[in-house]
Amino acid sequence: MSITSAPEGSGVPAAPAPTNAVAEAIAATEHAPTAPREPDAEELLTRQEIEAIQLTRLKATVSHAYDNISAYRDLYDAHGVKPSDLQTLEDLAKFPLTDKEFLRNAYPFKSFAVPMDQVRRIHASSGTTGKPTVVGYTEGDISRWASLLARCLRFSGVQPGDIVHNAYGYGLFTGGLGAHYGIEKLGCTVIPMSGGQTEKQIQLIQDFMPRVILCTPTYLLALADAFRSKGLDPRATSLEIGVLGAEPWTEEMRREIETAWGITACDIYGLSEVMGPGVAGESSERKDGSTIWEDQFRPEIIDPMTEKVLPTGHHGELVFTTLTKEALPVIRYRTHDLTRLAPGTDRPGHRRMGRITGRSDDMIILRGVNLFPTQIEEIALGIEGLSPHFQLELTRPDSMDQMTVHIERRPEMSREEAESAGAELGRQIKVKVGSSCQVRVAEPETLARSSGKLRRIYDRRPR
Ligand code: DLL
Repeated sequence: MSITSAPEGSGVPAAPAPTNAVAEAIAATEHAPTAPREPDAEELLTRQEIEAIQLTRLKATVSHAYDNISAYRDLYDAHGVKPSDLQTLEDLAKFPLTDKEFLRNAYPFKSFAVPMDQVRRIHASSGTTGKPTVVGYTEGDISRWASLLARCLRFSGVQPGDIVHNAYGYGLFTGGLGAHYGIEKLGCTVIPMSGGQTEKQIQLIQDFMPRVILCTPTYLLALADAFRSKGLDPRATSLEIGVLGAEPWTEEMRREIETAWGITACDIYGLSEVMGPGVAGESSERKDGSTIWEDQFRPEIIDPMTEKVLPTGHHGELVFTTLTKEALPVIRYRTHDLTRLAPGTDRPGHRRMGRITGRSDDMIILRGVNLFPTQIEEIALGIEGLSPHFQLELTRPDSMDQMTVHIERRPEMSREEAESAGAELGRQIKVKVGSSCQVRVAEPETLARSSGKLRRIYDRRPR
């Protein structure tokens, strides 16, 4: 008996069972599962087929949210739109955007579209300020998430039977458990290592001999340093593949990591509000950017200032609508991630995303010039003698904003060589970014490392 129905014969009318249009739309559109080594049927759909599925699932998602979440109902009523206004994919643009604030206002569980007894798991994104954003999953959500993660891993070259060292953090962060279920679903052996405990990571990588590692790109570099400082060669480990994400990284960083470890490094993208890791994943054969799984998510790129939708290929802010989420449907959710969409390649029905150049809230405005840490990473890694370990410090001496780049020299470079590389970094930042800054070359292993997302910006300007 459902908890919403009254006992039989009690004379009390039964409460209406909550509607779940999304579950019905999934049942009507899903394809039969394939063997673990084979691509999912949905991966191979044409663009036309994808768009047909998107429309069915989108209509269901908008109705599901409107019927079951008062925040959506209030928002849409205030904007004078209703689910029946959605007749084509383009109609989505009529609906208002949502953001972290929208979800925070529903703290903790008011953003859930299903009764609490159907919510099997909670995660929360680490808000740097204020309350965290809480996300919830039904059993079906968890199962589809695991399948998507398995899809990403397979796409990045992981195979059933592989041993996978999972160093994404376990707990409220979606990285650890999200990846964990996908690794198992693909038929691999998971080492649930979580983040931190670098000594232990080194030992287990040597003893358990995983073929695959999952963690943030900056942590994989920190691990390489830790191997070397013990006199061990990271290239000599059993690792062959890294599936890396949760923070912005550049092509230069990919080369750095691949050389340091002798592995293939692929991207994996996602965010808690939309699901967690696995929203998009990268082909190990092409390494041409992450493919967004458009049978499950409808992406848009908007101009962050005007909020207008931009055509495929234009650079702007990534916005997502979930198509199969039951517990926490999100509609036109602003990620603040800046990138562009590109046509599909290996999976032609699904578009790819460019690298995230930065987050709009991570943009540094320095004396009128906009810049992102990824630009500094790209330039620094092109200069011999400088390591990928850097921090950006912002200060305001004499009422003028100033940026200091603290960057470690490579251990094999002398102090003098590194100082001239530092001067070269300052010159190139001036030319390529258009902003002058100070560069301070630090000694190896002196700047902070992180076992998860690395903080690059230290803003010490008075508020
Ligand atoms: O970082 C989920 C995740 C875990 C993705 C493990 C990949 C691997 P959040 O903590 O909610 O979720 O942070 C989401 O991280 O909006 C981006 O700004 C950034 N991000 C995630 N993946 C990438 C990536 C997880 N591959 C936020 N490249 C997102 C660049 C990324 N930025």
